[in-house]
Amino acid sequence: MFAIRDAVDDIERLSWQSSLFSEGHDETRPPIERINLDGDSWVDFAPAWLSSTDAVFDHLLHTLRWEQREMAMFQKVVWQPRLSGEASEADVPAPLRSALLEIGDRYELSFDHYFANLYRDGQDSVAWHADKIGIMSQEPLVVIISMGATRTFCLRPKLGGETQRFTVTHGDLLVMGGRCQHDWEHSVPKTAALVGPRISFTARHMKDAN
Ligand SMILES: O=C(O)CCC(=O)C(=O)O
Repeated sequence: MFAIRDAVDDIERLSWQSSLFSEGHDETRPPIERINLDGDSWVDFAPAWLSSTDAVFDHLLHTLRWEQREMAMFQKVVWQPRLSGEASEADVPAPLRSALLEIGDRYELSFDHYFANLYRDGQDSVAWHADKIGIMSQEPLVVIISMGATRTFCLRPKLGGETQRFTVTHGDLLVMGGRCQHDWEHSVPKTAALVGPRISFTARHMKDAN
């Protein structure tokens, strides 16, 4: 059984200043570009897609119930090197809610699962993995909105091959689709750069996945 630690007190120790970041787009959303990873898997990416990103970051940072979870690694149990927070519909601030509605319309999907990850600094990370939603659905969509520090989001084919790297920063939208969760793995590696906190807010459709 893995332990879960309440990490709300960690938030006070983070060095986050909203004025360090730009606010994303003004009125119209930037275009979303499709990057085909192979014939079956793709990533849709748009920089600065979210509006009021500072306010959304601040809201999530101070209102979500952040936790740190244990995980198994090389036969040992260790703390995950990041915090996570489940989010309900009510936890999603208005600019993010309207962004998610637009994304849902675009992909003809309604989201029923929200989850946020908080990388406190460059030493926080997530190792190579594919989302388990891939077991339930042929072509699951995983929506990630990045806020805060700039980090690298990596994707590599499960059967070996070149790693694709995306620089993700404040307000960026990245959607993994097609057979991404079946055929590819993703990660956010540690960085030696002195970076502040980053939140990745993820949205998925889990119910009735077939
Ligand atoms: O933080 C990110 O951008 C990646 C999140 C992720 O891989 C996950 O939660 O499964």
